Amino acid sequence: MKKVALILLIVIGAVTIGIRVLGANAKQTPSGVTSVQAQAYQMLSTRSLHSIRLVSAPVIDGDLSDWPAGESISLNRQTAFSFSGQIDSPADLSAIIRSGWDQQTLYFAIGVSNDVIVTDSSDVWRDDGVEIGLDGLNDKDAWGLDDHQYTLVADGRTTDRSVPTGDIAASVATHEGGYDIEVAIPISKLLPGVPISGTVMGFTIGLHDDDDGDNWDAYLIWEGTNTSSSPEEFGSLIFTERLEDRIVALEAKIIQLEQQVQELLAILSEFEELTPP
Ligand SMILES: [Ca+2]
Ligand SMILES: [Ca+2]
Ligand SMILES: [Ca+2]
Ligand SMILES: [Ca+2]
Repeated sequence: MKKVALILLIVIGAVTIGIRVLGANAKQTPSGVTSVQAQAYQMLSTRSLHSIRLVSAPVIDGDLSDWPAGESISLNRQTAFSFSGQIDSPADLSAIIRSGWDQQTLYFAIGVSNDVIVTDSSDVWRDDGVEIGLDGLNDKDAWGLDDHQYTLVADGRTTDRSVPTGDIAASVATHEGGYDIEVAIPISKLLPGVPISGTVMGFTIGLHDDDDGDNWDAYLIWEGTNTSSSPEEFGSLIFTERLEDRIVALEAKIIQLEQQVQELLAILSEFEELTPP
């Protein structure tokens, strides 16, 4: 039995060395995106955001410092496909959007620049806030169970197609010059199964600005002319797993396995001490 455990340790050691060699190679890949995923990216005509598989889930508290560096969208008057109203500068209305995922949850981190935050209306679309449009199945049909328009108002209200919802977890933290949003959306609201690297969803994001109360004063949409009923105009959210993150996850599993083997060796040792010669 002890020999079996020692063989296990040798195998784990060899696998660890293999993974570290892979890791060294991964660090030489500049984009962290595999060639197959890069091809998929080139085939899409509208703009895309890569959602990065997260090694650990972020805490949904409005503090974005627990997010890894990664690809982002810069949404402002120059980058928006649709634009309405008066926007004086990026400080009046703009946002940086990132996305991450694991098998259970789709996450967004949204940093909004908005120098005057107003949330005085009962209708969520009249106030400062963010809209996330999702076509989970990417079937370009707007009205399935996979289709959602989540609105996150700067005061923390959360709706799906303007109806208050507790389906998603969201947190807003206001600060000088704007507000930060973290949101966690269950994958079960978007897909019947689990996502894999390469899964594509229809996706766009809208940004409302209210500077003086009552109705909104400006509105930006990243891709498309609305965030609820025209998914054929949406951009794409491409689920991606970076090789370096996969290696980190595998290394964590190996450490766990090593600990289990050590525990097994300790039990074997106790057993041998109890066994009469
Ligand atoms: Ca956080
Ligand atoms: Ca503003
Ligand atoms: Ca759909
Ligand atoms: Ca207004």
